[in-house]
Amino acid sequence: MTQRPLRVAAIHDLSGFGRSSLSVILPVLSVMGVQVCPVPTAVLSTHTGGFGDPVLRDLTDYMGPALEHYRHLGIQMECVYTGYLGSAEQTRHCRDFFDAYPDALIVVDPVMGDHGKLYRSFTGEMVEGLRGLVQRAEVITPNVTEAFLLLDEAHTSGPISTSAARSLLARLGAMGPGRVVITGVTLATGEYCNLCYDREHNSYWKSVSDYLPVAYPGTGDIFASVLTASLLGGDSLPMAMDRATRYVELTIKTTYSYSPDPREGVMLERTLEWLTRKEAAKGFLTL
Ligand code: PXL
Repeated sequence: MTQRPLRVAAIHDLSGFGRSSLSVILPVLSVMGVQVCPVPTAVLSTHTGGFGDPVLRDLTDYMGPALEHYRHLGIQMECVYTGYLGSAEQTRHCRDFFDAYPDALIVVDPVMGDHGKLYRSFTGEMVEGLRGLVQRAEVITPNVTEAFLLLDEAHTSGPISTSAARSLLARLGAMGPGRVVITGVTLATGEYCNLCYDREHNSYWKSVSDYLPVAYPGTGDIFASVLTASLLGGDSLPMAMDRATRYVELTIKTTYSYSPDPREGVMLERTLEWLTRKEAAKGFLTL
């Protein structure tokens, strides 16, 4: 019997320049053998990280009719994966997608900030809307800034202890998701890593990364996309986290070696082939 590839409804914006959101999510999921059905939340000329005011077309009024069309056609989705959203109203449309596909794996990347700050144009109402999505998700992938915003706690800058990291993961899990991943954490040991928690098995894991003194937009989107495709492919949570960590590390290092303008994002064109490798990821450690 031939089996069709698993399908993901990917609810994110499409930024034309700067390699973020759907521009990187589409190639990553496709090369990993997952069929992507993009549901663009907005079209922007660039991402919002340093190119001035992008040209923006909001697509809130597209989301509901697009879902209706898929329902009418009887199109099944095995995963609904949400990311950068433009308004609280868009979070309600995401919930409609979750309701329409009750058996789908729900992955919420609660994109709203980084480096201790909310992104431009993100409001308290949006944070509240994203908390609502997190409650419905099975898997969430906040960075450290987003983890504290979701918990409505003051952001602790600087390294955190292993016990504080475990507590952060568990408290996010208590909001609803069974599998929590936090990216970009510096532990008190000095290790720069991604962390995860599997509530069902009460297990905590870390994947340690080399640290480079540069930040590129879109790496969170790439990380969450590799993680999602790995989970859909049958990897355990720490294996999926490790595959995503290794790929982002490789791609950042590759990019850094060319010294490009960081605003242009990472050169995934040079590394996508790595994602076709099937070896099991095994660099994770217990936290
Ligand atoms: O990668 C997150 C992201 C997605 N979409 C847009 C962004 C950003 C981060 O800056 O600006 C439009």
